[in-house]
Amino acid sequence: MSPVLNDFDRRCLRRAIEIGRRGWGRVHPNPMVGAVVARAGRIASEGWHEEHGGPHAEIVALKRIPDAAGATLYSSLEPCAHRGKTPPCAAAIAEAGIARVVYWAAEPGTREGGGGEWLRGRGVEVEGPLGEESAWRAENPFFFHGRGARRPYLALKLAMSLDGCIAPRGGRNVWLTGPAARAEVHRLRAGFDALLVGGRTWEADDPRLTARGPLLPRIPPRGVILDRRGRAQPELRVLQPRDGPRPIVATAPGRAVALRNRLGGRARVVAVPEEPGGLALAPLLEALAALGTKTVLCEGGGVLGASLLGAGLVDRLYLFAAPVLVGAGGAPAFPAGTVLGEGWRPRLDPVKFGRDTLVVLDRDRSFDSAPPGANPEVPHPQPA
Ligand code: AOF
Ligand code: ZN
Repeated sequence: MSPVLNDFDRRCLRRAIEIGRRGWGRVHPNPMVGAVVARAGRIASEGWHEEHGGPHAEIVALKRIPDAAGATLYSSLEPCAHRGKTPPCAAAIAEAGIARVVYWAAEPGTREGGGGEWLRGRGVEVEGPLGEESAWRAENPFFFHGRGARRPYLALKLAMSLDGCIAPRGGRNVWLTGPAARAEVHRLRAGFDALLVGGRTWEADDPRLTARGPLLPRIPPRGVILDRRGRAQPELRVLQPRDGPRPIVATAPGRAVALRNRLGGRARVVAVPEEPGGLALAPLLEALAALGTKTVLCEGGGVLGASLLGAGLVDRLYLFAAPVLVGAGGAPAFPAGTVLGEGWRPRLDPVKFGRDTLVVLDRDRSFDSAPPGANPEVPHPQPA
């Protein structure tokens, strides 16, 4: 963080980042953004981008006070300089008479960017961008992942015991984590375009793959199941009528026609080439991207997770650890031989949900090209 910021500035910027997170599930593929207006060492108003297509954070915060002249505006993202679905924030900030703008992440959009410079040109004191690009990316991974990327952003969620298992012997349906952790999973689900599980998981659990918490997703996530052998039946819970885009069943090319005939309009059947271990995962993800899926949350099981990790396709890990031991014969979260790759960094501090703990790890892709063993001391990214 730049030395020009005092403690109050840092507190306001951190607050902007925190309230921006309230947009989860409602603003994507837009970024989550928060803004705070302060004067004389006191916060006068705050706002966040609440809805995709709705007013930006800065505008919300400015509208909440009668007079912002001479105040400082803190934003978690550089104020936009473009007229999109709403007029440019930079112009509204200048018009309101804001004297100083402090922002965290640089706006990467070619049309949207340049708000900081534009404001400087109008005599506003501007401080930003601040902090590390890797921290901005981790805060809004979907937004920074890349527009037009060939593959969706992929997160893998695993709920496991302290001895590293996702289920005890013969007990696939046993819940290891408690209700608070499961509620958090539903909140997380609401922010993703698609929820993916492998063959063993849907055959054992028959999951619905929907977001069923208090947070109603703007677009319900699409269920995606892998079915290499073409065994899915129309009665599966994920294939029952639901809001949002049709579920996807990915299968081997030789099974696609029969599966389409069996499932009818209940699912979109996608043929994916096979590899020795199962369906080829990179082509699967490219097929999902071609169908408009920008973000995927894979919820296992361990075998699919290990394949995705081994192929270097996982961008984020959500690891829920339950304070239980499963003992011999459990299904491992990371089956023997799982290749994790280097560059996993903890995101923020672990968070408790009831008795369970969530640890989020982000993959720093610069390690993909680093020479073996080049693992410098890992910094712990905290926002602001
Ligand atoms: C800001 N403040 O709160 C947000 C910004 O579709 P639109 O017109 O709403 O514009 C979305 C783009 O604006 C989005 O892709 C990103 O570049 C920027 N988002 N900018 O100044 C905000 N949400
Ligand atoms: Zn804006």
